[in-house]
Amino acid sequence: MNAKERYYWDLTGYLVLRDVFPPEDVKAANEAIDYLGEVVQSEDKSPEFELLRERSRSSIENGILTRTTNSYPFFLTLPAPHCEPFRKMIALPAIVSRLNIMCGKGFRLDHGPQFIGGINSTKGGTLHGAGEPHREAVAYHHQNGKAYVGGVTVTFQLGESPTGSGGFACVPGSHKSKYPMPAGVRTQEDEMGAVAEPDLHPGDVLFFMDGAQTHGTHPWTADFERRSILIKYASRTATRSGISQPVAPPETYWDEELVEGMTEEQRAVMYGPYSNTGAHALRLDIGEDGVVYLEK
Ligand SMILES: O=C(O)CCC(=O)C(=O)O
Repeated sequence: MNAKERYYWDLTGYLVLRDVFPPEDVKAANEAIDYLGEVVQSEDKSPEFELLRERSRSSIENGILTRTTNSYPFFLTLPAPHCEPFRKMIALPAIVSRLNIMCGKGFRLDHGPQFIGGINSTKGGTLHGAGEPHREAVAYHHQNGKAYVGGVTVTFQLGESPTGSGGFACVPGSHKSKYPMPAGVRTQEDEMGAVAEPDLHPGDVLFFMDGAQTHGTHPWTADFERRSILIKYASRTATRSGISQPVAPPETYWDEELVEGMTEEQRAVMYGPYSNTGAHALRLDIGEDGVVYLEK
């Protein structure tokens, strides 16, 4: 990561690198997405197809694949050669060299790869993130001349996504704003010109501070398809969701016998690590009566 990239990343909370993923790999990833779309819509009830449908939790709009889940890395399990472009993405030199600086050596894939697509009727989503409430697992901070963020999403662009067509949008600089975000910016009823929609082309890679920066999805308005693969990385000790989530309940993370008979407050501290628990879940506090309670 050079000094110019570091400056832009720190200033805005996102960074675009051009032409990182070669055209032949973009083509292979697009073919894999076409394959997934065919599997999801086929009548074939074979166990492999059923498993892929269940794991991918795909959405289809007008016969076109527009979204998959990010909770299981099923793209890495596709039959060869379809898994190969995604396996290539996860530890690409251009990604490793940036993530080592952004979230520190030892970063790991927390959830994804996820496909986010779009046709010209695909709806957008609300903007989210930016430390409201403060979430230590994904927060951005500086110490001893280094910056650090717990969660970074890396988006591989597989189709055209010029500014104005919709897709990824963010509020540059929101990861270090000192004041609460006006409601109209988040809902985009009065976005004050604060929202950016970066210009992205096939082969480009976008990094954004997932959780620290306010970001989201604009409705897709272009006549061509949106095609993005999002990979959600975390620093070594931040655990967000993905496979951590289903294994976190105390009965699974430890075992049933160990937590049997515990109060809900005791059970809360026995959960395994993951941070996407909602704003209050698993958070203990102490009432005026000195009694520990679980925030609702
Ligand atoms: O459409 C996008 O790329 C943004 C996705 C998003 O909001 C997220 O991954 O949290």
